[in-house]
Amino acid sequence: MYPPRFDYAVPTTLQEALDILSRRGDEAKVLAGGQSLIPLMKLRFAQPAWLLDINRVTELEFVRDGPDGLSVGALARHRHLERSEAVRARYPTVAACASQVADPLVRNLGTLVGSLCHADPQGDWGAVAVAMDAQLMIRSLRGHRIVPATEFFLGPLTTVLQPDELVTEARFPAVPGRMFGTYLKLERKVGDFATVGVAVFLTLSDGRVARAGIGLTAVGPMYVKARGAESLLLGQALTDELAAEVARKAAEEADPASDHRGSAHYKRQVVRVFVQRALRHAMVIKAA
Ligand SMILES: Cc1cc2nc3c(=O)[nH]c(=O)nc-3n(C[C@H](O)[C@H](O)[C@@H](O)COP(=O)(O)OP(=O)(O)OC[C@H]3O[C@@H](n4cnc5c(N)ncnc54)[C@H](O)[C@@H]3O)c2cc1C
Repeated sequence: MYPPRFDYAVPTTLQEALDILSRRGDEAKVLAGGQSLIPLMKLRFAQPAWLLDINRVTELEFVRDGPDGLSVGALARHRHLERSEAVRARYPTVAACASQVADPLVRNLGTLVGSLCHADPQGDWGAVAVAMDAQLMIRSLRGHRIVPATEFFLGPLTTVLQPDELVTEARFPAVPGRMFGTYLKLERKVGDFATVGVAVFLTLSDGRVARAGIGLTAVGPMYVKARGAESLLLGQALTDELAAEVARKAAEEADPASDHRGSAHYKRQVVRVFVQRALRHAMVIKAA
């Protein structure tokens, strides 16, 4: 089905984009990769009068790895994150997620920021963002604000974004030491949304866990940050026994619903197995 008629603006600078949003925000939608928005429009679930295509705002097209952390611009495609040597070396959870979003066609166009703004509870990036305490940089003509990922999502397909606001980047804060972690995803077939997804990251200091984050996809009304499981890890040496205990706790914190992808009981078991597997993976990498 074709989407309904809409007007179309193609700014080339951020200032121009914000200016258009300040005037048209109530009736406009930002278009990044279009991998979620266009299907919604074709199904008539979204009918914006205006599309604000940001694809020529090249200043938003960046992935920067610096002392403050990893900054992912609003036009950085999943593919860029999947391919980046720096991301693979320093942010393994981000790289692992990037390679598992959808399929190569979608990854060439879709963006991490667009995925977070879309706020689909089955989207893979939300779990990574809450696990790693990412922050969203938000701009409008009124100024800017920084919102932690844990406060950005209000519910399915709903965020704190106001109509005149644009997310310019997602920032994954730097943590001291080497980061271990991964994103594990169970999908029914390649390219499917997650039946369950698990994002884990941690850093070690003197052999003990100094920082830890666990985020879960598709096992709750929104992304789950398994805070209880995270706290079990802090200050502890990583052992098989601890991994099993943390995994049990994370499964308790999940709140899955039974649907066509599996029963709630099954999904909880997958969370347990995946968290344990991700922690073991970290132990193996550390030992290597
Ligand atoms: C076949 C298929 C399979 C898919 N499988 C998966 C999957 O396995 N896992 C997964 O996580 N996702 C999946 N997706 C969804 C999609 O890949 C993601 O949601 C993501 O790529 C969307 O990013 P985008 O840049 O295309 O966003 P768009 O579709 O352009 O925008 C999405 C929403 O975010 C808003 N938006 C975008 N950028 C900004 C910004 N900078 N500031 C403010 N608002 C903004 C838009 O207005 C819109 O409401 C799939 C999609 C398709 C078509």
